[in-house]
Formats: sequence, structure tokens, C-alpha cells
Amino acid sequence: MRKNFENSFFIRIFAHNKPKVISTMFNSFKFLMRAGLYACLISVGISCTDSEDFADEKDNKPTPSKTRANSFDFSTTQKVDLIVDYSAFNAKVPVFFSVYNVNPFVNENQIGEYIDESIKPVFSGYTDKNGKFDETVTLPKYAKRLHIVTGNFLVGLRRTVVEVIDDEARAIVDNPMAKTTRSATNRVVGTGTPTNDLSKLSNLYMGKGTQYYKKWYTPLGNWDSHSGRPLYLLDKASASPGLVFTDEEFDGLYATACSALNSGTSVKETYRANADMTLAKESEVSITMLGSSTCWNSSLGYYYYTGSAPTNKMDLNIIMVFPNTQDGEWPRGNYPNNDYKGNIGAERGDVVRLMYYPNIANGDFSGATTMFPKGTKIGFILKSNGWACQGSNYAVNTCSGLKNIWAASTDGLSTDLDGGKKPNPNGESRTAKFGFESANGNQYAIISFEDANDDQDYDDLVFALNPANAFVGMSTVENREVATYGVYGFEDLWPRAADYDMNDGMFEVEHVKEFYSHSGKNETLVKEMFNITTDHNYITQQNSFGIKLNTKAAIATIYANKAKTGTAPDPSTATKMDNKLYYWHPDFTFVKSSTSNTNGIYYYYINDLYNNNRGKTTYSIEVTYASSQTDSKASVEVFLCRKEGSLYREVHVPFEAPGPKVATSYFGTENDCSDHANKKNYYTCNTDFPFAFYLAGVQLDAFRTTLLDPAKESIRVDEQFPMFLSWARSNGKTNTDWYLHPNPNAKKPE
Ligand SMILES: [Ca+2]
Ligand SMILES: [Ca+2]
Ligand SMILES: [Ca+2]
Ligand SMILES: [Ca+2]
Repeated sequence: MRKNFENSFFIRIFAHNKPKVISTMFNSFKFLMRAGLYACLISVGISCTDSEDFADEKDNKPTPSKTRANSFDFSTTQKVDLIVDYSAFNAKVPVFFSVYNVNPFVNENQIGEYIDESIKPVFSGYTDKNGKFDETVTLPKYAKRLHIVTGNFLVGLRRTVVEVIDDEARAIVDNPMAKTTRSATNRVVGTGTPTNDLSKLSNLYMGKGTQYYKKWYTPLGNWDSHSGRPLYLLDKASASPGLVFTDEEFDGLYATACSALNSGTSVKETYRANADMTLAKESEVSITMLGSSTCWNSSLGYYYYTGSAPTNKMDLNIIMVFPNTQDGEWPRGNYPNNDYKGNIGAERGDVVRLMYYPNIANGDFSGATTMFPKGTKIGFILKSNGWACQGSNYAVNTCSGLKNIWAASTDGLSTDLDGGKKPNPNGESRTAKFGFESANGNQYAIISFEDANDDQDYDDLVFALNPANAFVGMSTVENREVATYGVYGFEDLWPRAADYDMNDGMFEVEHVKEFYSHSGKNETLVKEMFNITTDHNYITQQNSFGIKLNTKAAIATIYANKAKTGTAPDPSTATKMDNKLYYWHPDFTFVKSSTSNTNGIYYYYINDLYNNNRGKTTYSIEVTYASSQTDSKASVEVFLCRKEGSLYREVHVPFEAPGPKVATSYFGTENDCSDHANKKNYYTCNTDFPFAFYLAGVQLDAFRTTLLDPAKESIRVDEQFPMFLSWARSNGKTNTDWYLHPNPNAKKPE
């Protein structure tokens, strides 16, 4: 045997992609002996050639042994019955949550904790409106201890840890707090006395520390000296209907706010904007508190102007609205002070009618009116922790947690003296704004604030404005998109075993789910997208690849495009079939395999890999459903292929059936153990290695310094990932996270 290895066929085992010198191969051989692969090699080595260059030697080889078809499917995924239940919170909106394999919280159990967004969830979805989710989901097999996280505004920023036991994970989340009603109607008088004393409100009063703004005005009235709750709240029972929201409108407002905002997570750029509201007509204006999601006790004021915004902070005439915006619903963290309950400064649903003072520029409040002239622009400013220095029982946080941050709705008028992880040195607007449209088509503005410099979640104070249709320029809330990832790796010389570097075709699959969560429906998933990015580590074959799309719900459209999702295909090239709209980019060869009303199988063949720009091409499949779904109803399988006449030589992951254009002559030859006659055991191999695998929960970037490193081309996968073989030989029972643990020192044999 040893003598044989010194002959030329050994070159062929390890050098299918690029010619290599024989001395290199001897080092490989020594490693293989170490790795205990000797027995395997006999069957592999004898039966395979490794490059088209050596095809002429093929006839000299013994018939391959097919006695040891590997029964392991090399799968890295698991199906888990995932049960998540936030019903104890009575949110009445679908609750967005994410599942992590590790704890994603930064500063856990400290004030100001947030989510590390560089950590990717392994799953994200929505509960129904009752807060319940129960679906079979596909997760990476290594995810055994699940951290289920929500930042829903009405549930709060929460992390629940559950184990996967017998393919089930169950997270029934307790509500540790007695929730106040979300549209409180009773005016609760605090235990303090009426006051309009600004002297203890940090920096709102001239003469206390460095002043950036004028002393705030308090013409609206007094507040309770202990809680800060305004004594000038609008009496909702007697208020004109246009200034208060109905219960149905509250449901819609919260569903919209929960769609746009997620506690502990950065808000989308598209909502961050100068949020000064321009009145489209002469109107009264009221502000309704939707709540705060923060540990800070901040103060909210408003100002107004016409024409262009003031540029000098000292020119702002700020009128106090809420001295203490803390609503007592912040669920987490070890507060310095636990005695704040009962001293809540703003109940959810509290309303204040704003006043217009035509002579305010001179500090003159004569001529006060409830009517704001058409064209008036109303801005808002939040002083972080402005209420904090009231005394030990009147604030969640005390002066020691003072934040010297002023968040204004006008660009340039915010002030940041705190730095923090995400500072705001240019004083940009720290508001998000978006519109809510009620069932009868009325449009309302929702405005929210970021109060500190760590998480950018912009849900630290959320309020809505009345009346309907009074303001210009409101954007609607976009659908929420969430993504999970996986990577395919292929050997391209199937049916021959080769060097097992598993990089001859690599594909990242980004699975994006798009949700519309403020429709009033339990079903929120409207669209699924699969962005498939190609890469490889050195190929000489003219490879293509294929995508099999499986759908399990009635679809409206399928778009197959040579661009990342979000790039619209040319509608004029769309094709109608079965009353559905299809589109496929000319680079796609489309084959519809079978469809019924609710199920469909579609194959696409794409010429790509040969000498393309590595990692720069992304192909996408978009599926839009005829009606929204509770969770994923589509999946894709990616396979490597090479065109041979009108057919394709296809390589799939083990046990996956081939596509409709497969050339069948290779099945059961060389190292392949496919039983095509009985349509089973497709793409199984007689070694400890597969021809292809799918690695769940990772992106291509995870392999830049290993499988995709040109310097590591043709280094076997088990040398780069030392736990690979124990995983493979245990049939996937042990070392399920082998691909997260590379050996950085794996070297190409010299
Ligand atoms: Ca925040
Ligand atoms: Ca927050
Ligand atoms: Ca290879
Ligand atoms: Ca390779």
C-alpha cells in the first residue's frame, strides 16, 4: 500500500483543484495516518481520481467498494417545537421576540442594559395578539440553551432562558409587575403638594450649573411635588373627542409603536428624523403619553416657531409638559431606589392640551389660546433624568445617575455632555417619528425619544399627538425584517471523493422574514426572502448552482433576481402562471417542478461560480404570500451543479433528492452511494466526509480565515476544524458546534 501512495494517484486525492508537488502530499499522508483515516483512505484513494487532468487514468482503477455508505446526514439543524407565551402581559399586540444561543445583553442587571446587536439571533418571530407562539422551527443543532429576548414596548426588555428537551423549548414568561392600565382615566393625585418649582430639576433652572437653554416656563400649571405628575392633565371625560384617543385607537397606536420600536435595539434610520411637527391647519393640539421604556426620570418640554428652526439653543422658549416622564413600567435592572412606586410622573394614557402663547418671546403669556396658527412648527425637548434630584422617594434613579443629555426634536438643538457609547456631538435630533393610521383612515403622529447614549432604541419616551390629520409629513411604519443565516460547502468532483476542503462552492443563505405587525391580525408574516451569496476557494470546474424553493402556503408572487432583495425586478419581464406572478432574472433557468394550491416546488439553475467575483454576487428569491402567515412557510435548498448537455451533474447534501435536470449516470459510481433505482440514499458517501454540508447559524465571514482563505486551499476540513471527525463519527451527537471552533494554526502541508 505504502508504495502505491508514493505513486501518482496520491497526488490526485489531494490536488484536484490545483496541481501540487508530490512532497506536499507526503505530509498530508502523515497527517492522515495520525487522524486514523488509513482505512478510509484505502477505499477513497483507490477509487477516485481528483482532476479532470487525470481522467485518462481512470480506467486503471479497481471497482469502488460500496459496502460502507455513511448513514449520517451531516445535518447541523434541529426541528424544535418552540412555545413562547407572553400572554401574562396582556399586550394585545403581536409580540416580537428573538432566540439567541448566547446571552446577548450588555450590562445585564445594571442600569442602561441593552442588546449587543453584533450577536445574531438564531430565530426571530412574532407571537399572536394574545402573546402566544407555538410553531416547529428550525434551529442550529448546537442551540440547546435558548435565550428568548423581547424588547416589546408593552412587555418590556426581557430575557428568558429555556433548554431544548425532547425537541421542545417552552418559555412561559411571568409578569412580575402589576401593570397599570394603558389608558388610565383616573387622575391620581400624588402625596406631595402642588408646585411649579424648577429649582430641583437638574439644569432646567437658570443659575444651576452651566446653562445651555433658557429657564423652562411653566404656564400650563403646577405638578405634584413628589411624583411630578401634572395637575393640568386634560379631563378626558369632558374633553372634546378630537383631543383624546378611543380604546380602539390606543390598540392601533401601541401596535404601530411596537412595530417601529424595540427596546434595547437600535431604531431604524428611516424613523430618526427632525420631528418638529408642522400644523397643516389652525388647530388645537394635545399630547397623549404612551409610555416610557427607561430607567431615567426625564422632563419633557415643548417649544414652537414658524419658518426656519432656531439655531441658538438660548432662543428656545421651552414650556414644561411632563416634569417626570417615568411611567413605572421599566421592568429590569437593579434600581438605586426601589421606593418610587406611587410616585409615577406620567401614567400611560395621560393627556395634556398644549397652549399657544403669541408673546412668549418676551416671557409674556398674555393672549394665551388653545388654537395654534396654521404653519406653526412644534418641537419637543427631553432633559434626561431632569426629575432625578427630587429626593430619595420620588425617582427611579437619583442624582447619582444624572445624565447631562438634552434630546431635542430639532436638528442641532440637542446637547450631549455625556459622551457614552453612541455620543451625539453635533446635537442632532434625538427623536423618531412615524404615523399611525386608524381603521377609518385618520392619521396621527407618534413621536419617541432617545434619552441616553448607549442603545439608540428611541423608546425611552413615546407619545402621540391629536387631533387627526393636523400635521404634515408623517411616514408610515415599515414592515419589520429579520434574518437568519447558514452556509453551504461543497466538493465539486462528485462522485469522486476529493480533498474534502469543502470550499469548491460555498453559499451563504440569508433567510429574511418580513412582518407587518400592526394590521390587527394574528398572522404577521407577509413575505420571505432568501439572499444567496456565492463564493469558493479555487475552482477550475465550470460550476453552476441550483436553488430548490419549497413553499407551503398560497403564494401571490415569486421573484428570482440577480440582486439582493429590495432591488425590484423589471415588472415588464414578469410572467403570469397559475394566476400567480413569477419573475426570474435571465441568468436563472427556471423549472417548475410541482405546485398545488398551497404547496409548490420550484427549481432554478444559475451559471455563476466559474471565475466570478468571489463573494460579490447575491441572488435572491422573494416569496409574497396571498395572505399573511404565522411563521415561515418557505425554505430553500442549494446545490452545486455543472451543465452537461441539457442536463446537470448535481451535488447535494446527503440524502437530498436531485433536481429535475440531473444527469443520473453518475449515481452509485466512484465514492457515491446513491441508490437511484430506489430513489434513496442520495449523495451518501463511503467515507467519514460528506460531498456537501449545510452549516446553520453562520455567515461566509465566519470562514474567511479558514475554508475561504486562499492560503488554506485544499487543507481538509477536519484539520481546520479539529472537532469535525468526532462530530461526524458520532453521527452528529457530539461536538455539534464544531464549525464555530477552528484551529487557527491549520497549515497547508509544505
Ligand atoms: Ca434608549
Ligand atoms: Ca429604552
Ligand atoms: Ca475540494
Ligand atoms: Ca478547494
